[in-house]
Order: sequence, then C-alpha cells, then structure tokens
Amino acid sequence: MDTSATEQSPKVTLLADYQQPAYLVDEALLQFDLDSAKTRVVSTLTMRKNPQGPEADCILDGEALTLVSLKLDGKKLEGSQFQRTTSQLLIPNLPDKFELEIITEIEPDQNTALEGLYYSGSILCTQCEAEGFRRITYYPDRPDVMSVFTVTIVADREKWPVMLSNGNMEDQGVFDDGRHWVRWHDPHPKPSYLFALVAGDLHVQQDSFTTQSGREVALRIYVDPENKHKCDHALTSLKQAMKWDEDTYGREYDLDVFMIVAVNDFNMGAMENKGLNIFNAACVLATPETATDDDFYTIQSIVAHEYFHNWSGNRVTCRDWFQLSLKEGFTVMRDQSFSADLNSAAVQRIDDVNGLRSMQFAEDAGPMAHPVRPDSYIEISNFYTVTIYEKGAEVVRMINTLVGDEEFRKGTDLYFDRHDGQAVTTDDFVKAIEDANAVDLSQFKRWYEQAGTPELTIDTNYDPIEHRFTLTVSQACPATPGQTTKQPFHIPLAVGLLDKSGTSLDMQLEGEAEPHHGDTRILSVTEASQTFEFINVSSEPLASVLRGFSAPVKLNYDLSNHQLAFLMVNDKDSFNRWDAGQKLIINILLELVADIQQNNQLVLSSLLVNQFERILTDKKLDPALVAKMLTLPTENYLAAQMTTPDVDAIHQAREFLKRNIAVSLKGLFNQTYEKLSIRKAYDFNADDMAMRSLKNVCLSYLVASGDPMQLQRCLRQMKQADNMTELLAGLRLMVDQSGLERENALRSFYEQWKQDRQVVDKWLAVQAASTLPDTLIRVKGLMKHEAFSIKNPNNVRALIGMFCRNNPVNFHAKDGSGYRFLVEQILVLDKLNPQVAARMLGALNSWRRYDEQRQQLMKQALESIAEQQDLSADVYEIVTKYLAAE
Ligand code: 0A1
Ligand code: ZN
Repeated sequence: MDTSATEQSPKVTLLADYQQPAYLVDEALLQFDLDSAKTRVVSTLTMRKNPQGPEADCILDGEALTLVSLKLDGKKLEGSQFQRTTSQLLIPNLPDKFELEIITEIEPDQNTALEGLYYSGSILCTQCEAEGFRRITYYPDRPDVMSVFTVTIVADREKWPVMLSNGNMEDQGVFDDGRHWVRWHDPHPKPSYLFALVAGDLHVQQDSFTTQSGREVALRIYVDPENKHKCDHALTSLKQAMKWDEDTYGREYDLDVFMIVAVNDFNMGAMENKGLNIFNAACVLATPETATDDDFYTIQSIVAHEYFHNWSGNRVTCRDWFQLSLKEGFTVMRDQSFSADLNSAAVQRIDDVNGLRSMQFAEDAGPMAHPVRPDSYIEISNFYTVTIYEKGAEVVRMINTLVGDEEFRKGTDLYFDRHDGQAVTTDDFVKAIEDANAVDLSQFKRWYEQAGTPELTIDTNYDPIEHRFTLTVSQACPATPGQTTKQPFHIPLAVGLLDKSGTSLDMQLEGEAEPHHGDTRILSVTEASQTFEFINVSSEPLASVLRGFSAPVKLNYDLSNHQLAFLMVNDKDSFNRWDAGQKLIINILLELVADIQQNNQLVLSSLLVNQFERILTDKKLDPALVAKMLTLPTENYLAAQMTTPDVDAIHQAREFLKRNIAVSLKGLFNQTYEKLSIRKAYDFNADDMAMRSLKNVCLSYLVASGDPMQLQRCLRQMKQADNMTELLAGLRLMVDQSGLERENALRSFYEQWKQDRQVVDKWLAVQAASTLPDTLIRVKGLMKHEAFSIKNPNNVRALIGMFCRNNPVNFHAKDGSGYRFLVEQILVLDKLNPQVAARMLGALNSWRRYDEQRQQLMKQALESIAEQQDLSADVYEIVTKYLAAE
C-alpha cells in the first residue's frame, strides 16, 4: 500500500517518549550500483527482535526513496504486506529472526539538501548524521541500532576510479564491461549515522602512523587533483591528534586505515564517519599562500575533533539525539585542550570564551534556548548548536575542574571501558566519572538539564582589624522557554587574591588549618547564595574571580575602571588579564554610546590609552596575548551588553575609540609594526603566528588613525605578502575605505585567486563585511557573480551569512532592507537546502531586543516566512519558536 501522506505540521520528538528499538540489525550488507543520476542500493539486513524492546511492528525510516522491491527471507513481499508513508516503511507480523532484502533507487545529482548520497563537483559522497541514512535506504535510522556493515560498491571504472567506504578494504575486482567493484568491511558495530561512501577521481596523499601498541595505520587524504599540494597541514595535524589522544586519554586507533576526503559542498565543517571522515574542503586544504593563520589553526582543531570522535562518539555513541552533547561536548572539550597543548593555552582559552560568550550566551538568552541535553525537538538538525557543542564542552571541562586532572582521566578510562560498543546517555558519562572517583555530581547534572546562562553576583568585604576577607557569591538563572524556575547550579569558581602590588596572597578559608598555596584555588559554589570567609589576609586584597573562565556564567562584579586597569596589567591569570581589559573597554564604549545618544562631546579615556601603552611595551608578554588585549570587542558583542542595542551609536563609538587610540599611540603602533616586519618564510608555529597577529592589529590601528599614508602601507603589505594572513588582513582594511584603491585591490585579488574556491570565499566574505553604506547592493551584485552559487553552502555562508550575522550596521539598516534581503534568501534556500536556510535564520535570534521600529520590521520578516506553505521542518521550527509569545 502506498499512501502519499499529506503534509501536516511537523512532529515533535520528546526525550520522555524514548523507547528501545523493537528490532535490531546484526549485520548490514549494502551493495551500491553507483552513478550520479541514478544509484541502486541493495540492502540485506540480518535482523532480530530486541529482547529488551517494546512489542511493536518493525518500522524502517526512509525518505525520498524509490522502492524497487522488498524480500523477507528470500520471498518477495507484495504491496499489501507492508505499509509505506513518505517517511516510513512498516512491516507487520515478522518472525523473531529474519533477513530483509530492500532494493531502492536514489538520484544523487538531484540532492541539493546535501543529506544522504549527493553529488559535489565530480565527487559522490554521503552525509548521514543525523538522519541522512534514511535517504539512502529503508533502515531503523537511529543511533541505538548498531550493526556491522559490509559495503560493496560497483561503478564505471573511468568515471569513479576511487571508491571508499568505512572500515578496511577487503577485496576488489574488475568486470568486463568497464565497471569495477570494491568491498569494504567495518568490524566495529556502528549506527547508520556513521555510514559513509565516497567515489570520484581523487588524488590521494599518503602517510602512516604507528600506534602505541606498534600497529601501522595507513593515513590517506583524498582531494580533487588540483588540490594535491594542499594536504600537508591536515596530515600533520592528524598525526599530532593521534599521538595526543594516546598520550592524554590512552586512546588508540582501531582500523588499518584512516581516511579523510575533502568535498566542496558540505553543510557543516566535517563528519566523523568511522574510518572515513568527510570534510568541508575549507576545513582541510591549506597552503600559506591560500590559508590564513586562523585557517591553519581551525584545520588543526577540526581534524583533531573528527579524529577524537573515533572514541568519543563512534566506539561509544549516543543512545538518542537528545544525548548529542555526550559526543559533541566531550569531543569539543578534547579538541580545545589539544589546541591549548599544541599552541598558546591562553590564546586558546580567550578564543573559546569569546566564541561562547558572543554566540552561546545569545542563544541562551533567545527563543531557541535549550539545555545541553534538550528534551524536545522538531528537527534534530537544528540542535547542532553552540549550546550542545560549546556549552557542552564547558560542562565537561567543569567536571574536570571539580574532580581534578588525574581523577578525570580515571573517569574517562572507566567510561570508555564500560561503554565500549554501546549507545549511551550523558547520565552514563557522569556516572562513570562518579564511580571512578567516589564523587557526587548529582547537583552538577543540572547543567545538562537547565537552559540559560547563570548570573553570579560577587560581593566582597574586608575587615582590616580581623584581617578577614569575605566573598559572597549569589547565583540566579533567568527563565528560558519552557523553564521558568531554576535550581542552583554546582559551579567551580576559580579565585585568586592580589595585594596592592599585584602579589598573590595566601588563601585560607575559615576552618582550614593551613593556607592554600598557589595563585588560584577552586571554590565549590552550590547554594543560591554562599559566603566564603578568608582568614589571615594581611592587607586589603582585590579578588580576581572566575579565573580561566572556570564556569560558563555571567559575572556581576562591580569593579571600578581603575581596578579593571590594575587587573589588566597585574592579574596572574592571563585569561583574567584579557578579560579585565575587555570589561574596561566595554565600560568605556558604553559610556561613549550614551554620550552619542545624548549628543555629548566624545572624550577619549586616558586610562585606557595608558594601559594599552603599557601592554604594547611589556616585553614579557606573548605578542599573541598583546594582540588579543588590543582588539576591541565586536559590535555584536557590545550590542549584547545593552538593554536595547543602538547599532549606529555602537558603530560610531567603536570607530571613535579606535581612531583616537590610534592617533594617541601612533608612534608606538608604527614602531611595533616595523619591528615585526621581518621578512622570513611563512611557518605555522605559535611564535610566528603571534607576531603576524600583532603586526596586523598594529596595521589596523594605523589605518584607523585616518592618515592617508597608512593606506599606502596597507597596500604595500598586500603587495609584499607571501602569505594569506598578511594579504587578507590588508584587504579587510581596504574594503572599509571607499575609493579607487579599494576597487583595484579587490579586482586584483580576484584576478589572482579566482581559481581557488577557498580564497574566493574569503573575497566574498570580506566584501560582505564592509561597513560602507552600499554593501547590500554589492552583496546582491556578487550573488550574480560567476564566483557565487546559492547551492554551495560555503558561498552562502561567506556572502549572505557574513552580511546578516557580522555586519550589524548594514544588516540592521533602519529601512529594513537587510531583513527583506534575508527573507528572500531564506525562501530560496529552503527549497534547496533546509539546513542551510534554517541556519541563516539565526541572524534574527535576538530580534526582540531591538528598538520598536526594528522589532516590527524583523517581526514582519519572520511572519512573511511563517506564512509560506510547505516550509521545511528545519525552518518551520525556528521561525515558529522565534515568533512564539515571550
Ligand atoms: N558530527 C559532526 C558535525 C556534523 C553534524 C551534522 C552534519 O550534517 C548535517 C555534518 C556534520 C561534527 O561534530 O564534526
Ligand atoms: Zn563533533
């Protein structure tokens, strides 16, 4: 029976409804007759009833499939023996054990959603997480069904010389008719979301790695032949990651080969398919000429992230998609500590926290706020969020901080050992840490259950007679959709006490026999309000709290600008030094915003200029840290600090501050720039990267000073640069300057790099971020350029995403033109690629925070999307949640 279901409003999935699968798949044999227009899939599943499962019919998921035939234990099933809807296949009356043969056909080159099997450039590839496998064949497409896969691929030999799937290659051969075949076997049972297949005419870059137990693993990176010179960095990163996971977590790789494939069309960064990672080309390919330091850095961390999933995600996987942070939070935490170990730990922490505060805090404060372990969703693709990933990582990091490093490692050893080959929950993860260390994390688990960013308020008091210092910490967490009241969190609060000269004071709590030695100690905050009494404090201290950002919270701690300036140069904790500086800058900028709103004369803070001068001349400071400290917070972040953001005043205030700092410290910026302009060949190492970052910050101030000579210097840097870091830094500065020089710079950049997709995306993004008033017109023009295709997610993110998310003055133009533009694009994108469309909607996340006029315009924009018939579940979920009553 074939029922073409009529479209209803999409179904909500609830954690509370979780049931074990009714049927399990022990073995999956897949045969692909491959071509881009039509691929035939023969799936032979050895299945059995789950003894622990509910009494229910066998239901297989399947979408956008043509069913050719269905056989049960070798016998063809007629249409009356099963039921089919647009998303499921139900087979009643099955025995306890049976074999199903399902033949389906799919059309990879019609697949613009990039889920399932699709065609990218000239490569056929798959993306199955979270629910893409059901677009390849009918299957119980849920992570708690784990099976051993054997995959045979048959295709034309000329067209598809390389054919890959998960696991180890078992056999291959050639037919007389010009086709060839290959068989891959993955001995590790896995859920369908980790299935992968790739075919194409690919270049392979090879290397090898010997594991700690002495096994030799072949490493292969597959790319389009034109990119064969761009694989070295990813390969080095992979070897670093393999070694680090052995040293740090005792995790060894478990197949004979580890493969990475780069594709141009990909919805996300990369995917950890067992033994066959598929990457967005932008997250693998790099040469100094085409990739910036940030790109090199990101590639290193994404390669590691996907590799680390081999244990945190693949060997131990998620029971259901509510547990997504089980693998993602833990794996991000692991990749962050890998990057911290390999590069500058301070800079890594600053970047991680900066990202968390600007993206995740906004998510927590908006209509899509959800816990690290959500309890409902409409479309799971919408939950690959900064909350699941970045806040999830902070949650695991806090566990590590609370129990200690050795204890954490004992806990993860137990976790991997206990749950190897299983699909488990975040509770199982926490339980393993508890059991290995006899600690109680029951209150801590609220971090997984409660959404929202807790706010900590710090009050201090010093009694000079008793030499007592009292630190009172109160916590509160704002209501979020569906969660009005919250219970107190268990928060690790890292603190240090500084005396007037900046020296650390011993910290002895009331009741302790001995003072704690060391600059920092962790206080365990569990109550709504809690007081810590420090005794024997010889002089009035200044407390440095939340060192290293020990918990993902907002801090209300009233420090004067002078105290912030003091911490900015004296704090022992690099993160808090940076953070004090940022808070000082924010205070100053918000005062400037108020002055602009009241038409007051703007005045430059000499306090800030003095501190900048001290930092720039501090020879002991890592130049990378100096660069971070001199970087002003983004306009978006400033907007998040205001009750009602004033986009224009923020822009003006920031420009004013930057220009005036530049003018005041021009000599010093000049000198530092010159000192750092030593010509030497590009190398990706922490020291050189640090120098380039500071050099580029200096250049940005010099250009901001308004001196026309500095533009020439910027052009000179571009001309002389032998690397993309310096070239792009120059171009970024040029795009905010109207005039012929800008146009020439853009034109010659494009002429030089038009063959390189990664570089062209940068060229698009740089223009979309320009603060010049004609940017939207230019963005629209660029959408017609040969370099742009709306079907390519990287192009969309570079141009439309950059404009809508990172160009607040233009996107939030008072006439609503930015919002209308976004609506038009979302409606087009939703028909092509719902995941990408839904992500673009994120630009309107904070719409309720803006002034009345902009709110109205953004509301209209959202309503005009909500009104559409046939919206994807992805866009439907976001738009309805955004519009839902407060
Ligand atoms: N698991 C991947 C992320 C990912 C998720 C979904 C995708 O397609 C919709 C693709 C990749 C990771 O964490 O890297
Ligand atoms: Zn991941």
